[in-house]
Amino acid sequence: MSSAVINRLDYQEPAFRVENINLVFNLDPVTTTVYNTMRIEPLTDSDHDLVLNGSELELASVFENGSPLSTERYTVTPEALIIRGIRQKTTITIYNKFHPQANTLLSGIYMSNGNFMSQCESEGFRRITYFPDHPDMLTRFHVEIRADKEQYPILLSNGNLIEQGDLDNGRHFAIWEDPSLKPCYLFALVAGKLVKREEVYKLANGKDCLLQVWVEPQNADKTEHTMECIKRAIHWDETRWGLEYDLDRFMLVATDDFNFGAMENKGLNIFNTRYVLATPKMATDLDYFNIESVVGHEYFHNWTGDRVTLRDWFQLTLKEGLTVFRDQEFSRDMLGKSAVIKRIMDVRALRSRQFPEDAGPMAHPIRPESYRQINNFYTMTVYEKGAEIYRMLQTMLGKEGFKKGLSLYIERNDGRAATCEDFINAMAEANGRDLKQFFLWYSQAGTPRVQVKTYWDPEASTYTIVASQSTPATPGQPVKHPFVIPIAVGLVDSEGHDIPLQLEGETAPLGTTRVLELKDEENEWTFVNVGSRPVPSLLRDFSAPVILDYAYTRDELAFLARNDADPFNRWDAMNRLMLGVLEDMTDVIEMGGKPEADHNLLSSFEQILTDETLTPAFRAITLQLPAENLIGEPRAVIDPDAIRKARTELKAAIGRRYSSLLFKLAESYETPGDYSPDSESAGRRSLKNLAYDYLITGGNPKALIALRGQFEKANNLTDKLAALTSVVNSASPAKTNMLVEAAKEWQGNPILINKWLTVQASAGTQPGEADTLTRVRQLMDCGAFSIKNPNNVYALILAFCNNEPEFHRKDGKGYEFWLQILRELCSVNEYVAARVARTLDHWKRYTPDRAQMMYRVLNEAKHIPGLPVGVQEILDKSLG
Ligand code: 0A1
Ligand code: ZN
Repeated sequence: MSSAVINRLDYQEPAFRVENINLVFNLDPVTTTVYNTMRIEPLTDSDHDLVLNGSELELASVFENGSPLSTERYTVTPEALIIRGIRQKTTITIYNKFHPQANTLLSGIYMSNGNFMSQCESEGFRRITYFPDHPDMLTRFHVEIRADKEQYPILLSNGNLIEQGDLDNGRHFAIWEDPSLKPCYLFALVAGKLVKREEVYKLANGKDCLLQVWVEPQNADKTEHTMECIKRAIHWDETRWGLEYDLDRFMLVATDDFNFGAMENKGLNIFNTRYVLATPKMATDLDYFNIESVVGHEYFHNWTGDRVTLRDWFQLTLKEGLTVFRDQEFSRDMLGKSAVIKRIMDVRALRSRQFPEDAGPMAHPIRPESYRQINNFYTMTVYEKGAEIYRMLQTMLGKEGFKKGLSLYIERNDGRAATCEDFINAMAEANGRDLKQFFLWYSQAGTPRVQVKTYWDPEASTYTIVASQSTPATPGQPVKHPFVIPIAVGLVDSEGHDIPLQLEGETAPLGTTRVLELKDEENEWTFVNVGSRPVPSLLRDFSAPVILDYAYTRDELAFLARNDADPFNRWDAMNRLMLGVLEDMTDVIEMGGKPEADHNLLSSFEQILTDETLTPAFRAITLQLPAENLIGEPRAVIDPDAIRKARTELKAAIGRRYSSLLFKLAESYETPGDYSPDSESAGRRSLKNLAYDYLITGGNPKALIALRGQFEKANNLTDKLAALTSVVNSASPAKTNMLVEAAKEWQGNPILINKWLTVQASAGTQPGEADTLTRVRQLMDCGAFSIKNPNNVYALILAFCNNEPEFHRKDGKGYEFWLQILRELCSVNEYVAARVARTLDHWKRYTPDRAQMMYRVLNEAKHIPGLPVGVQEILDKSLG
């Protein structure tokens, strides 16, 4: 891997085209051989060398038009095979080898539970064979797979199955041809002992499409939900966007060994098992929900990613931000009347994970300008902030306008490798809008702050909103230009009703929510006929990814939490109220005092808890206390102990104060009968389990008994896991037995064991117990953990690193552990190592003693022998 910095502006058009590629694989776990024949055409008259990327490959021989190529014509480096003197169309054949079993990076072709799997995005194809491994190199693939028939009865690749049959020595073959033009990062190969669920589905155009979900035999009964999700995704893309599937079959394969969530390889999606397998006893309501969105996400890539692909990796958000936006809309539409829950979950994730990224040393625009390791840029910014940029366009242009723009973009770029400019130009043209200033969202990093002031003039009956924006400096970007920021506003009168909105100069009111476009450093708008002082409901549905500063009083927040017609802002008002109270409580704790819960908060809590007009799901999500890192965000110095203490105290105070109410509610929201993950039942479970969690945090012994009973009798994982988690986080010694019981029941199921690891890694240390770090170390040796398995590392190690007070313990042992793990991971899987490395990138925000210790281990990490460039990139930026 090159250690050089790659710059967006250095992009060069390819000098060659690969008309087609024919691959013959002889699969063997130790050494696999590849015959790679490419038809190559020079595209310019000038004297370019053909650079074929290759990494960790063994080159056996090279031929041109069937004859061995003289050694003077080519050079082999650790990163490429460079061939000189190609002046006309020619056929190059390469014979090379690689080693699947030794591939712990899980990029290229590797082994997973005895099966061959592939992962080529972003630069994995060069670990399979020599090829110009860039997303703008589109070609046609013809693939023959040969393997032992007994060990590997199923042989899959992209496109259509052309032929299959037997060979000598117990081997067999399959030939796959992909009719579509695609870049090599969308290539996939799977071989092994797999079983399928299959169905023929009629597409809107009347054609039959074969749908297949492939899993290991022990998982055959866990794919029904996934199949339903695929059908829903196909139907939604047809009806919402008019986008149809283009191949005769759509296949999805699940593997336990995968670096990310899933991958959109053309016609052959490969998924982490945790986004495929679901039964009531092994998947929570949230898992069912997430499976739907990930299945949707990968399927939607077929148009936004595969048919229209990327010119270079800097354009990543062109497929990722856009496809996240599409999957968010899909999930929302599937939720029907509970749609706002999805928006709340997405904004919560954005605020707690993307905003800190945008405020830290790794801050980058959704289209970065440079990178050393592209895998470090599959970030919350590129994905989730990217999605917000597409959403803002939809808000400003309207659903129809956005759809027109997307259609034009796809029509113009189908079969091409596109850029973000191509997208924005299509949007602008289809809608007759100038989007030049809007395009700054692609190039400027940092979360804008929008400050709003309001003035009500009782004599003129006018209400003026003044909004100003500023965006903090980020690495390499000291000065920012103003963005275009759509601010959706409503005005709520004292009765709690929306006022019809009429701007100065308009002849009649128009609706009750208006999208104001803040374009300059400061803009103002005046509404007329506002006879009494309203409470402004700002940034409805979170219309822009900004931090809103408005000096709401607690009374106003409580009022909005009760009355806002925009359900997102109802949630947000309550969330702001809770955050304000938690900030105050943390202050008091830091000064050695005893904090008290705020009366406004308590009465709003009670009001929402008992409001039967609200769905249980909405009540549950609104009454959840904000995450610890959100409480830490605005603080000058983060003290994780004080924050946890404040949050636990508030939870306990609520649990004690409303114990009988919470109890009654928990009992009445039982979901008897067979399990169903539908949003209504999921909402009931969520409210019930929230109630129990408050109760047990408040030390209620009856809640402990109820939760133990629930743990024993639950017919679904949501209830079982919720009970276990609440008890593990309490002082009750009952947790020991429950953890043993869970281990007995869940062993052999990696997904469940990972949840079991996470519950323990995320727990606090109770007096008299072994500390969490000690338990994490024990769990690493318990036989259920392998550092080679990314899911295990995320479930145990990352969960621990995100367990703020335990990881940031004052003796620095958490940081020593970090260094030890990072060292091990660097030689196993540098992508996973880089993710662990990032958990210290906010070191400067913590108390000085902690910051100093983090600084020390970050520096020590730089001396890890053979430090991968991707990890080095994270460390340099963190320290820089
Ligand atoms: N394109 C995938 C994400 C992905 C990226 C890299 C991977 O391996 C290194 C795997 C998956 C998606 O957005 O779903
Ligand atoms: Zn994606």
